[in-house]
Amino acid sequence: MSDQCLIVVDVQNDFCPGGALAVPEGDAIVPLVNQMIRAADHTILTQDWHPEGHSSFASQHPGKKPMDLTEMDYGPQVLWPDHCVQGFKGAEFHPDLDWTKAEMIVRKGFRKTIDSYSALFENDHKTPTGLAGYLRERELSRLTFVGLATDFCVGYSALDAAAQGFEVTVRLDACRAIDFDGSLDAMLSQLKQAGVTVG
Ligand code: VGL
Ligand code: ZN
Repeated sequence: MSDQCLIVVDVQNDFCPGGALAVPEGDAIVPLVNQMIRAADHTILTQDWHPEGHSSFASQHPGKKPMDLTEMDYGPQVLWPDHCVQGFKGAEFHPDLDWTKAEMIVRKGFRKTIDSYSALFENDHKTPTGLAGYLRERELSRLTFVGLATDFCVGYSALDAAAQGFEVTVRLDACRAIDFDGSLDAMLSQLKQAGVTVG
């Protein structure tokens, strides 16, 4: 059995051009991601999946606007436009994403009071999504991350996976970034420091 797994992070309508939290060129990665899914031994998808009125939405914080910072119980949190609301079109995978082969879909961000960038732990860095246990039980120890966005959900997922002892690669050609206020450069240096292969 292969121990390699491709993890496709948040390739959803709201993170693509025309979506509520569009990542520049977010849709441009879809053909390459599809090719990687076809070639992969195992594929897992993640799906940002917020209830209406989620606490990470600027709309829930009077006087705040999208991309402002606020302080949550668990620390600083960027406030986002309403996005990836459960059951809405924006939360669906990009229509061209070839997800048929995926063995598992991890949903995250469904607790109203905690955001979740990482596919392994929510933003309090304590609440697990269950993915680390799933990967260990299936003996999938070598992980390649692709998707949206490099500097948030892909990056934090890769950092947590490395901290959990997985061998981690991020394929930048199959990712795109929000790149807000230096966030991409900051994430790339954290990834390198954490021993993640960034290629
Ligand atoms: C993401 C911000 C808010 C991401 C998700 O997928 O990178 N970013 N929710
Ligand atoms: Zn989100």
